[in-house]
Amino acid sequence: MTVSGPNLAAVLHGIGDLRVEERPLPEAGPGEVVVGMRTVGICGSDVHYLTHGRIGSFVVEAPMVIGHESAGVVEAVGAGVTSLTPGDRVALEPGVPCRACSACKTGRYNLCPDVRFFATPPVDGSMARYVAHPADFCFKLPEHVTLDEGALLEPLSVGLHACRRGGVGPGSRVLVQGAGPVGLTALLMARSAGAAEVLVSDVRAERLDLAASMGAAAILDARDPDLARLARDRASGPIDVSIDCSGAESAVRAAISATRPGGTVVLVGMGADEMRLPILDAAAREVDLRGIFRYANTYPAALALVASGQIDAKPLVTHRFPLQDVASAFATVQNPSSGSVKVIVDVAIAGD
Ligand code: 572
Ligand code: ZN
Repeated sequence: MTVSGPNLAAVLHGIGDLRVEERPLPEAGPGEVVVGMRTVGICGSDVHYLTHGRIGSFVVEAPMVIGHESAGVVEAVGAGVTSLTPGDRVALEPGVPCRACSACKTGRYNLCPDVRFFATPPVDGSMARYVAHPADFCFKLPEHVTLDEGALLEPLSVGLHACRRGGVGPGSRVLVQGAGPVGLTALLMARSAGAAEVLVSDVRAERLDLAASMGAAAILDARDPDLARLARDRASGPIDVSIDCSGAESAVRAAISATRPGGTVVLVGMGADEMRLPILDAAAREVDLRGIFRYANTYPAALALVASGQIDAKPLVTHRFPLQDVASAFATVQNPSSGSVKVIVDVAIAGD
């Protein structure tokens, strides 16, 4: 194994300006490994940075490598690394916290104010041939787990964290709103947590069909003017947890109304900064509203679920493109009629 150039990467220079260009070869510092990246999924946030140049206060002010859903092969290890050796196939957890603050020390390291997360300005992402990363944020994949599945551990982590925040467990009745990549991972994770049934709503028929094929007990047209009633009618009993992955105000309103007294609504989708919600109804029925910020402590559990076959995430991958065609990959994600769910970019040199 050798780290040898060119280190081609997908670099965002500004709105609509994504280039494949050479970046310096990274070196493995103490505690780090250099990973020869193979598989990088495209996330909605990558598309948002490409189309808007920012998410909230995070602005692309200098060229930034895109991508944070990734897996590859260890090429070099730095001083003190004993957990990995060259040739190991790994999934990269993209957010590296400070490890010293109270959030880190209490295990909620996703809330670390100094976390450095791939492809969140000014931190470069992982859609590059070589990336240096702390060894303890690289998870060795068993032989039978594919690199695609390794990259999918990232969106699966979001789904797992959403289920944990919602308290989804054996027998739960769950409503998932939005059947995009994150909604579908929430569906998979809720089922693997023992949910009695998971209902899924969306506006796109082909996504609902995919949700049904992945185990949704019922699929609901989110355009229904009374989605909450539709959900309650189709469920076999009270809905314990609603997980909104759409970010639409109408969906969050419906989630609150659809959830039983004492239940929980998890806000995953990023929509408007402010929403008009039936907050008195939520308060009076003790419906808890809980947010999520990425995830923490999810990679080992998500990997175990994939490795044991309890979760089959492979149907999420609908399209793939080589790095040189990264523009087509993004165009596919952005085109609603492409039928895409998860688009993968193959970063490695052919034959690598
Ligand atoms: O897979 C993790 C992930 N997190 C997203 C978006 C996409 N993928 N987040 C939404 C945007 N926020 S943020 O706080 N930010 C840009 C740091 O607005 C982070 C979580
Ligand atoms: Zn993401």
